[in-house]
Amino acid sequence: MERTLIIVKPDGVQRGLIGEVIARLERRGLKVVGLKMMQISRELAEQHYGVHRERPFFASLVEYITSAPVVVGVLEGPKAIEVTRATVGATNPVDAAPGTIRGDFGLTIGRNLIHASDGAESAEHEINLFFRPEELISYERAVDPWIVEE
Ligand code: IDP
Repeated sequence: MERTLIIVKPDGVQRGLIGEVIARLERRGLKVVGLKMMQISRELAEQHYGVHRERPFFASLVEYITSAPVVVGVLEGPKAIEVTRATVGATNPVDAAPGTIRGDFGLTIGRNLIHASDGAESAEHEINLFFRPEELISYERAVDPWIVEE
């Protein structure tokens, strides 16, 4: 089992797409094991997007992600990182396939609705940045054997 971090970004929240975005990932079979609304501080944003510090869009990215509330979640499932990225679609909505979240709801790279961890290392780092261990809940769902074969 793998865990990954998602953020419904400020545009997703403002546009009333929290439910739509999470529903698509839930319908995929992924299990929500942590979920909360928050406003990301500048400090947390700079930590989260630290790898992009030298990029020309860094300042506007931090501005965007801190501009309004977000919904942060942790999803669990087999290959959760890869499956979530595939459901989210390409970084630039222009390139995102129809049927993906960004391909169905986005138009520009600066308003691409959702963040999802891009690898095992970043997933672990990001989950620890946004959640305390006691905020994550391990539980069984009756439907699990109908989603993941034993
Ligand atoms: P990802 O979100 O698909 O993992 P990254 O390359 O890690 O993509 O970039 C992080 C975020 O930075 C993107 O989701 C997007 O919001 C923003 N971003 C990336 N490239 C650009 C750009 O060229 N212009 C403006 N924003 C960008």
